[in-house]
Amino acid sequence: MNLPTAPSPTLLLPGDAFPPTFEWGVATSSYQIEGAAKEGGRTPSIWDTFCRVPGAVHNGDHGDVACDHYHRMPQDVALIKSLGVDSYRFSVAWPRVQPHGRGPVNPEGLAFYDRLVDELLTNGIKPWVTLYHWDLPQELEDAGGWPNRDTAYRFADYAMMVFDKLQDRVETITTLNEPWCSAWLGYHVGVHAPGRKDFRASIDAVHHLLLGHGLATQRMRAAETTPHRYGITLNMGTADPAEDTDADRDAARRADGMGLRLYLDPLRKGYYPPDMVDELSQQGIALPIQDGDMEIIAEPFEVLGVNFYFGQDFSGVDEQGRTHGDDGQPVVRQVFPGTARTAMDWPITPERLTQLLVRLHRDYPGLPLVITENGAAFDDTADEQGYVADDDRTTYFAEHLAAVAEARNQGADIRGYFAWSLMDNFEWAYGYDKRFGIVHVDYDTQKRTPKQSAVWYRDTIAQYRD
Ligand code: IFM
Repeated sequence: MNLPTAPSPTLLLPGDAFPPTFEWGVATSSYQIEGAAKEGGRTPSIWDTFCRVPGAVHNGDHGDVACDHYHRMPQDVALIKSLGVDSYRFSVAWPRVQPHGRGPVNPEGLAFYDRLVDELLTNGIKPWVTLYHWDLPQELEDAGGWPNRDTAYRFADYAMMVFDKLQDRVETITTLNEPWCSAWLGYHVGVHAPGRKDFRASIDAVHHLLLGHGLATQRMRAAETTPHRYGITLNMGTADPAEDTDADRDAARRADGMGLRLYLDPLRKGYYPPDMVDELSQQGIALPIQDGDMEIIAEPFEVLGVNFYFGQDFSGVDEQGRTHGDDGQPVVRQVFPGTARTAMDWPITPERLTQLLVRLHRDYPGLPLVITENGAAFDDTADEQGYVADDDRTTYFAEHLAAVAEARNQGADIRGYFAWSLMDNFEWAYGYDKRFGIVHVDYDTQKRTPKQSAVWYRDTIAQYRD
């Protein structure tokens, strides 16, 4: 596909902001783009089920067809190539590769990813595999889901099916995408599949997600025939006190503890943050740790994927002026910085990305970072050809890339950046209403049209080539 040659906005970054070795990419995930939900032996995931719950997903949308990527993969790879990126981050659908979440591999399902990897390599694009981007086989949820310890072992078995097939051609393999979303949104808040509202279960899920990551990483490394880059992707923001008060500082500490340290401390330090363990125990909750688990979870890995969308402030006082809620727990109230917002109503806070990256470098040293997702939904207006002149999204990318460059200046070891997302897709509980793509998708015709931000991204990447 030839992209338009119309001039992009002059939001060019300094010519030396990124070295030629910097890895540029675009990202997607299986359930958000593939469609073909009932083809090739795929069985339902928790998202297929959740989408059928009345009121769970905007407009009753679901991923049955999505972007029909399963049938349009070669054209989509050509589209990726036209952007001039180095790498493509995609996820593998567990219920396609191992229907029902147990038992033998499904050769037809695995063959799709085998073809995708070959197509990418033929086009000079490096595949970056995510093993789990939220599409848990429904039968495993029926057996207890992530709060059930057995799911961690099932995940490691499934990981090996993918690894055995692809390890000869894929260098970078990350286990989980955003385990916070799986645990917190899926099992505590209930706005993501499977839609449970059980805080205790969500804490069990945290531990078993991390255990699954460690088990899978250990088994893949033990079976590798050449060295790979293993990792995990976390969604992270910043948590600052809304005001300089003890209550707000404490609320920010709690938010940071539940959102970031509860994951990164065990992964990198081998223990859960003591202040969080204390707080949980005051609620009568203990992480379900068994002998040897923490060593497995702390299995070394080579890259941390950072998904960043916005930073937040926190207050320890609610709107009624109370410091404790009805449940007796201290208030942790999210306060958005007073900046412009995206169509998700998320604040636009590029300077917080610098803050996060520098903090990760300081608090978790020796860990190369790659931005595996960053991007924004806006209310796009497409012209008759499907073209979107998305100044807002283009500016978002330019400001966030400048923030990445600034973090590099300050010493953070950042090796790459992936735009979220390659194309408009199924945005979970928001259905197809929110568009994150740098490529517009007409869902009636499945026509893909690069937006202005895609042209800008291509030109920006080209600026840093040798
Ligand atoms: O679309 C999601 C993606 O699946 C995970 N990270 C955040 C994106 C935007 O909400």
